[in-house]
Amino acid sequence: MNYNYHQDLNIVRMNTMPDRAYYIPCAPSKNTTSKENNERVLLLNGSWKFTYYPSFAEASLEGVSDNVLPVPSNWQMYGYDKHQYVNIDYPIPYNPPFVPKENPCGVYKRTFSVELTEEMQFHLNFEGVDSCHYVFLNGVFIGYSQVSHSTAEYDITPFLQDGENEIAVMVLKWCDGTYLEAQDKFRMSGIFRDVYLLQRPQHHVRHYVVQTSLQQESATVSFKFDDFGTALVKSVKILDAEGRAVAQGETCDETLSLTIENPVLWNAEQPYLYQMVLDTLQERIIDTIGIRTISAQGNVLLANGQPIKFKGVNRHDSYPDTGYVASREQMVRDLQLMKQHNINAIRTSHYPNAPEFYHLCDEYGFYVIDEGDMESHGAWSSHGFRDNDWYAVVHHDPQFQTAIVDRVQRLVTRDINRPCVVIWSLGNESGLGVNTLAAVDAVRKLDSSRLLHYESKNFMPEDQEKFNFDILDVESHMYPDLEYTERLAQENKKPLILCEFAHAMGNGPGSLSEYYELFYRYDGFAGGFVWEWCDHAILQYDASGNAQYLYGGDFGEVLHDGNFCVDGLVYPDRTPHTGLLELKNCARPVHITRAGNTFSAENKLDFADLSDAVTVVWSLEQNGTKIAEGSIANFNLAPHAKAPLPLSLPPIDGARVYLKFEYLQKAVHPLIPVGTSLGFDQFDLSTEDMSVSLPVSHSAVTAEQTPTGWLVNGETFSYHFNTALGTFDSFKIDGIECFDRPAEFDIHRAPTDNDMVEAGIASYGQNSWKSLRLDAAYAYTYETVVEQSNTSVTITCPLSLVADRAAPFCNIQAVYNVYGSGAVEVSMHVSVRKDLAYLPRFGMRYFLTEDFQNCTYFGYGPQESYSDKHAGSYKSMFNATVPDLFENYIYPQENGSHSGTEECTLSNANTTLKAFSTKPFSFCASEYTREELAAKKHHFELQKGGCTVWNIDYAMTGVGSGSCGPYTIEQYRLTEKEFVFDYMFIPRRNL
Ligand code: IPT
Repeated sequence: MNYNYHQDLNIVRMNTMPDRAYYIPCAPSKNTTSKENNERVLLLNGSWKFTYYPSFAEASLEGVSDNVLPVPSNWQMYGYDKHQYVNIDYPIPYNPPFVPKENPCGVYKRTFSVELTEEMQFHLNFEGVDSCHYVFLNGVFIGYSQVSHSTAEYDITPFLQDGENEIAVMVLKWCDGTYLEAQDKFRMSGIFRDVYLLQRPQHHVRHYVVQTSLQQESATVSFKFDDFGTALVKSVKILDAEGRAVAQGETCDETLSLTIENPVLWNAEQPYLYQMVLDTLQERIIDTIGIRTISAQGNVLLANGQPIKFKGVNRHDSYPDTGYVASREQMVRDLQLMKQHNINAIRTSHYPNAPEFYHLCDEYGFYVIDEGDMESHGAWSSHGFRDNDWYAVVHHDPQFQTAIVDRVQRLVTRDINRPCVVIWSLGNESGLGVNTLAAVDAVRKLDSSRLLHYESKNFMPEDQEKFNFDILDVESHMYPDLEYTERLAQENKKPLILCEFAHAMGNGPGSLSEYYELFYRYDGFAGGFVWEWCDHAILQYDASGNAQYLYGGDFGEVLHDGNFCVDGLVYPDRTPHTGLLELKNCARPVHITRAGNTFSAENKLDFADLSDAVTVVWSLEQNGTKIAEGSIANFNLAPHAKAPLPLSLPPIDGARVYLKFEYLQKAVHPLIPVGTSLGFDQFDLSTEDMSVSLPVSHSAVTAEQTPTGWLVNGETFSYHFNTALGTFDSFKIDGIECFDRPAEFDIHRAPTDNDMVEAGIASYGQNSWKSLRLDAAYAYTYETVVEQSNTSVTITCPLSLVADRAAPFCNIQAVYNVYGSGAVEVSMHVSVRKDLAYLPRFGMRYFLTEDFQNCTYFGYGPQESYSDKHAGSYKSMFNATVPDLFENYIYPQENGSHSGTEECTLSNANTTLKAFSTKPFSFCASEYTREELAAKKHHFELQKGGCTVWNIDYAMTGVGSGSCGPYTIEQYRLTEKEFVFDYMFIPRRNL
């Protein structure tokens, strides 16, 4: 093939029609916006003939292949070419405008029939093709376009023949646009969004812009039409949600202004939409209109004049079975989950989503930062490892200006009529330079009604002086730590937005509640967008039909970024991660606080009165059992207002008494069933501490020395203490062994993704857990002393935790009191080596026989919880099986611990073992050892350990979000250098 537009920076398109707002027209008097069952739309989705060529040079339109490929799809999902996941770097040499000669090319072909008439034109639409396409009709070249996530439209009328026609599309994997599409994703190719033919009358409205403005008691809706200057008669009707006409008008001009009296405004909580019916002689266009304003007053972000907070997420089009293809059902499912987890804002990272997505956001109520298809930080690593001097080269080089400006123009023009879009984004992380200024200008020319965001901090050295951040409307940051975030919030002159924060990779993010606390504390803090919504992975099935997820490096790629794509709030199949439950409660609609006996509610919504949105119910539990409940119906509370709750509680007396308020959806919303829980607050009202007395037994207990330690015998038990290990290696109750192997001291954990630097998995970590050898710690015991009384045996064992090459990590004075009942009191006085910044954990792990499957605990649950990640969990008495306690991360890692635990029991058919402490501890019960979790790279490689691993930890360091952001903050790390860990171990024979 001789075409070379894909290697020409000045040609981003050839023969496309001028860009326009997205809409689907229909015939006059019809009432549809759908592509289906619409006589004006010929949807060309479906099965296309497909020929794959490893290089464009070999590709031919003549080749006939019997292979077929669905449109829309990505060809890598069907076995052509191979998957590659890279985050920031370019997967091809940085050598613009050239791309590799081995440039995979898919030739798509199909036929369709049209009936040609004088009156009608035919416009061919591609909503998304990666990376670029050449179109041919009946063998004739029609045009070319790049920009994977934007629409390309061609007028093919002159090339059509009456009856059957053949369309051929050559899609290339790489083009010079690839240098502008270095987004963090699997790099897939193909026609991945709808393809269709629109029949348009010779005279029609091509483009229209709807803008709304608010007066005291009315709204002006202004239309600007592009009808090619034909003075077409345009008649516009605006209907309210009940279908009543509230305004109408007719014009031959290019503009029209209509007034709506007492308008109902659009916001994400109450997404009220009007309908526009735009009639011309031979065509109708139906669209929705949302009336709202977005503005900044000082540093406060306002919608409709009211301060708002973004409780946002970054979302990619990424599905494990369909790749980039996002069906309406898949998009609605995402939005439903978001709504049910209190998410009200989406940043379309880092490209425009399917046009229909924005209609769904309008309808269901989301604020959108709509981002241009632009990310060029790949140049960063082009001259060595992440050299900042090269970061911004693309935005600096005027050769790229046409392409960069084209991308934002396509973005703004397509989505200009969507009320959900409140902020435009030039793209992501492409640096700052002359092209940034041109792109800002282009956006401002097209739309002055929205705010403008762009996050990138790097310049080419010579550009440093030129850039004034005042040209952007919001102050956007990524992954700042809490201290810096607070400083920004105190100093910002424009609304502050964390466009990415709380990297949700694996077990995390930690400290989400601290960020949310700052969002609310500062009026000028407009909130933030968690990175990111979903795990990206490729689905395959094992022989038994179990789902397996693959990530970077699993396809033989040389360049890849491993599992960095698996960093979402939901698993690839949209099962929520525990991090999403955390986010949900941080973003809950109500906060209740306590002052003495008064509980006050604060409405955290921006628009809805509480009585319309939420029902507050409460329940009182004692030791996990409900003792009272009630509901506070119709509690009027204006947005952002705070007031004491009318509440009368029964008299409270005792330990472990917890009051929980829960917020249930009250308003009717298509995605949130009435009664859905939207979050909670919980208060400890206990008047005393829980105490567990050791079971009384007068039976004797004896200790006798063995070659390896001491056998401690009682009437119902026989334990063996191993003096070399400093712990018990056998634990028999009524003759039945509970241990699979000796207990151990434990100061390590299977690194989480967020630990990757601290743990020493990423190459750049210093003083890592690995280099310190925390993962190799074992006990070195000194002289054990055993003392006996009539009713107890006391074993005192001083020891150190050591590792080869390392100085002792800590010294422990371990004392075990064994009573006639079989109860064991464990007391450890621990002194940690002063230079160790912190320990991942400190505790003991017991390897119980694998039949210990049932767990009951009083602590933070039901999902896993950590010191910096328990806003979404609450205290109660929970029952779970050991497999249920496991959180099956795609990349295995520490999981399933429960902080704030006061007691925990594990049982099999014969025996119940209870661990109890007066100071809350963390526990974990798992079928997998931490060594196994650390060794395996995929969930499906894991092998059970043949035992139940039971960790009882004095403390477990929090999870943080260190995979791309701050590590666990100081207060949630186990930094103590001297502490005492006491707990009781109470066995009971089951009846
Ligand atoms: C930041 C990117 O903006 C985002 O696309 C994603 O790659 C994320 O990190 C990591 O998952 S880039 C980083 C250098 C801050």
